[in-house]
Amino acid sequence: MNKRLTFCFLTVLMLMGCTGKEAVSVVNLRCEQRVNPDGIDCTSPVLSWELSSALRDVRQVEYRILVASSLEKLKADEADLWDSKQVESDRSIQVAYAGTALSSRTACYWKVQAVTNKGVTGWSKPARWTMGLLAPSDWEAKWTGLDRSFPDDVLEGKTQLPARYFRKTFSLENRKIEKATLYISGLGFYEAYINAKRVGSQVMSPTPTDYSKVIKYNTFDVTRLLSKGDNAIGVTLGNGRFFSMRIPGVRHFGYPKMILQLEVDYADGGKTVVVSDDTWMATADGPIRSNNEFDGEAYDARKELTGWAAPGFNDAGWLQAEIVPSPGGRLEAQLNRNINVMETIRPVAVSEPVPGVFILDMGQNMVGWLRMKVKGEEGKQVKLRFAETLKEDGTLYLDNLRGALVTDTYTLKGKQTETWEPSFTYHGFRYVEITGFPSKPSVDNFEGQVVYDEVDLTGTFETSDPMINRIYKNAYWGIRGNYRGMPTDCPQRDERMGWLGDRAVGSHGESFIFDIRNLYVKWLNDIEQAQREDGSIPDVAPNYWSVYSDNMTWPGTYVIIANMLYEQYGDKAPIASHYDSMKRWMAYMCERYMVDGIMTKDRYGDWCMPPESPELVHSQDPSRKTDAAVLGTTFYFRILYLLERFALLLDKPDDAVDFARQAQAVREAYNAKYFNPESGQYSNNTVTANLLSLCYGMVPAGYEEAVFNNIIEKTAGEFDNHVSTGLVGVQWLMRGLSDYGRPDLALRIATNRDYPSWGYMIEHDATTIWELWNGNTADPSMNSGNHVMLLGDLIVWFYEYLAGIRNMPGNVGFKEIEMKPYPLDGLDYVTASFHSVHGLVKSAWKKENGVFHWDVTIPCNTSATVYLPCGKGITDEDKEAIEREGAQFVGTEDNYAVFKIPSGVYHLKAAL
Ligand code: RAM
Repeated sequence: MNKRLTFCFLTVLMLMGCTGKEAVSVVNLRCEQRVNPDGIDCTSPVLSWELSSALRDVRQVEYRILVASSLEKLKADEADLWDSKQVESDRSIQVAYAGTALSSRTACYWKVQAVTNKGVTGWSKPARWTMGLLAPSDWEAKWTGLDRSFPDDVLEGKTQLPARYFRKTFSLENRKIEKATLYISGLGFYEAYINAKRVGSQVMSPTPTDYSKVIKYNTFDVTRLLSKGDNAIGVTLGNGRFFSMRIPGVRHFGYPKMILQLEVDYADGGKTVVVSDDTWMATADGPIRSNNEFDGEAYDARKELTGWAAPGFNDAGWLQAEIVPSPGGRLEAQLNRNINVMETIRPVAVSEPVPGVFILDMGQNMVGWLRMKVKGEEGKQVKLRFAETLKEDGTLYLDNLRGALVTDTYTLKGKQTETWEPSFTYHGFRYVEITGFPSKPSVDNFEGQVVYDEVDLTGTFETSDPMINRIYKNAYWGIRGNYRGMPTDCPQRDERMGWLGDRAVGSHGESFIFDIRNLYVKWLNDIEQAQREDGSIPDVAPNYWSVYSDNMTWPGTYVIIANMLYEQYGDKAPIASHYDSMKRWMAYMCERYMVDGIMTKDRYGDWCMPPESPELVHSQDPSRKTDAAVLGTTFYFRILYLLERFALLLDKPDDAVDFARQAQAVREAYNAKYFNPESGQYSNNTVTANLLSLCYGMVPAGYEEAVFNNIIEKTAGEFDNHVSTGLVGVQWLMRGLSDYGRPDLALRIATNRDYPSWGYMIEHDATTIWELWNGNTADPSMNSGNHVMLLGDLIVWFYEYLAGIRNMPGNVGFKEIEMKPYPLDGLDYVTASFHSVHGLVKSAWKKENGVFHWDVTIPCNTSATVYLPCGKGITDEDKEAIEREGAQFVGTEDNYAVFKIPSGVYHLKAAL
C-alpha cells in the first residue's frame, strides 16, 4: 500500500508516545494549514506539539523549532528552512512557520525542543510536511475526460452512468527512482491504479465541493508502485456529486473528468512527468455498469477488464480520451481527511420472510456498504437492497427512503468464489434484502464496511447508567456515519445534504468525540463559497440543493461553528477568515427583515418538536410552537454577541461597539414585545422561547428565576418531565436546566424511556438517533432513522457537565481547564477522556460508601481549576491530603471545594 504524503495541508501525527529517556518529552507533532481566505494553498503552515511527562506541574518556558529540507540536514541540526531560535513562550499550538518562503513540492522536516520548568526536553522525533502545487502553472496536466454520453447512460431523473475508465502506459528511464508523487483529482469520485495496484486506501474521494469554485486534489507518494521501464496508470471515475444523482433536482456539474500529474524524480537528477491529456485511452464499457449515490451500483463481473491498469493491456477497442473544459474551480490541496473503510462488522442474522428473499441483519444501523463473497454460475445476478427497518412481516421497510433506489447488483463471472464491494455508492442501513443469491446466503458471505471520514477518535465516555451509554453509542454511530467530506443530515434517503441547522451546537459535542477541526474548517469554506452576492447564506452547503430561505437558525451555524473551532481547538484563523462574510450576511438579514429591532424572518420554527399526535411530523398546535420572530430575534441577538467577541479578537473595537449597540437595541425591542414581566413568560411560554431568552442572556435582570420556573413548570407539568423542544430548543436544554439549578431534571430527560425521549428511540430498537422524536409512528415522508440534529447539547452535557471537562470560562483550546463534574443521584460513576490540542484530559469519578473518588489527568503545559464535590463541605483532613498532592485550595462554592492544580495525574476524594 502507498504511504500518503504527509502534506502541509494534512494534520500529521508523527509520534505516538514519549521516548522515555528524559523527564519531559515533546510528542504528537502536527502541521496544520491555517484557513486561507483566498483559498490559495498555504505558505505559512502552523505547527503544534504536545509535552509528555510522568511528572506533575510541567510548563513550557521556551521552545525551539528547526525545519530543514532533508532528514539528514534536520538530524545534523542544519535548519536550512527555519530555525525559530529560542522563543520564550508557553505556546505549543498553532505556531506559525516563519522561515524561508516555501515553494511547491518542498518537503519540510521539522522537530521541536522545549525548555520546561522541569528541565530541557530532548529533540522530538522528526515529523514532515510537504508543500503542494501552489501555483496554477505547476499543473502541466489537462482536464481529461469524454464529455458525452454512452449507450447505457440515463441522463435524466434517476441518473445512471457506467463508470468511465482511463488508462495510459508510459515508460520510465533506466535509472533509480528517488521519489514519485501523484497529484490527482477525479470528479465526482476516482480510484487510481498504478501497475494494477490501488493508489491509497481512500474511498469516495476527493472531498465534495462546489466544483465551479473549488476542486480538491489528493497527493500520494507512489514511489514504490513504479519501476524502471514500462508502467501503466489507470483511473476509474464515478459520478459522486459531480454528475448529479437527480436531473433536475440536485445540482449538476457535468460528465466525470479528471486531472492528474505524476512526477517521477530520479536519484541522479532529472524527472519524468506523466499528465492527464488526450494521449490517454478511455472506455465506458467496464464492469461498473451504473453508479449513483442514492440508487446504488451495478457491477457486471463478466465485463472486468483484466490487466487494464497494467502495461501490456490491449486497449485497441478503447476510445481516445479528450481534453475537456475545467469545471471552473481552483485546484486546492485537500486539507480535510479522505473517506475510508473505518471499521468492518459482521452481520448478526439472516432470515427468509418470503421464499427466496433473504434479509440480512447487521445488528446496527450503519453507513457504508456490504462486501460480499459469492460462488455461482456465470451471469447469475445478486441484488442487494438496503433499509433501516423492517415491516412487520419481516421484509424491508422502504417508505422513508423517498425516491432512493438503494440497490446494488452484482452479476457473477462464474467458477471460483468471487468477492465484491461497490466503489461509488453508499447506503445507510441495518437490513439488506438479498435476492438472486445462487445458494442460501449465510452471515459468513457478508461483511459490513463502515465508511466515513478518517477523523481521529478523541473522546471516550461511559457512565454507570446503561441507557446513557446506549444513547452515547447511538450518537457515536450516527455522528460518524454522517461525515462524508461534509456533515450530512442523513445517509439513506435521496437527500444526504449538508444542512446547516443540524450541526449548530451539535458540532461542539462532536468535537469531544472526534478530531473534526479540518472537516469543519472545510465546511465553513463550503458555506462561504455558497454565499450569494447579496450576502444571503444558504441552509445547505455545498449548495447541491439551492435553499436560500433566509433565516437565522440555519445559516447562524456558520458563526456558531467558527466559534466552536476557536473554543475547542484554540484556533482563531477561521474567525479571521470568515469574519467579513459573516458581517455581510448579518447586514443583509438586518436590512431585509429587521422590523423595529425584531428579526421577523424564520423558516423552520423549532424544527421537529414532539408533535401532539403520533402520526404527525410537525405539530399543528399553536400553543406548542415557538413564534418565528422569537427564534429569529434570539438567534440574531446570539450571533451579534458572537460577532462582538470576534471583533474584539480581531482587534476591531469599532465593530465590537457597533455589534454591542445593536444587541442592546434588539434586546430591548424583544423584551418590550415578547416578555411579560408579570408572568415571567416569553411569547406563548414554550420551553424553547423561555430557554433561548434565558441562555442567551436576554432576560431583564432579576427575572431569570421567574423565567426559569416557567421552563420547569412547563416541562414538569404539561410535558411530564419530558423534552418539548425541537432542533432549536434542544441545543440549550441540558445546559440550561443544569446551569440554573436543575441538573436532576436534565438527567431525568436524558434517561427517560417513554415518549418523547432518546431512550424511547432505543426502546423501539434504534441503534442511531432518529430525525423525529416519534420516528416509529410518524409519516414516512420525513422520517430518517439516522439524523443527529435532535442530539442538541446532549453530548456537550455528557462531557462538560457529567464528566466535567471544559475550558475555563473565557479560555480556549484547553490551555486552562475547568473540571466540574455533576455527581447526580442515579449515577454511580462517570469515566471520560478527551484528547485536546494540548493533550489528554481525563475525568473518572465514582461514588463509594458516601465518598466521591475522582481520578483526574491534566495535560502538560496546562492547568486546571477543579471542583471537587464534597456535600456539606470539605474536611480539613481531606483538604490537606489534596494540598499535599500539589493542589492549591481556592475556597468552597455551592457543594464543591475548589482547587487549582497544575498538570499531572491526581486522585482526589471527599465525603459527599
Ligand atoms: C430536512 C433535513 C434536515 C433539516 C431540514 C430543514 O429535510 O433532513 O435535517 O435541516 O429538513
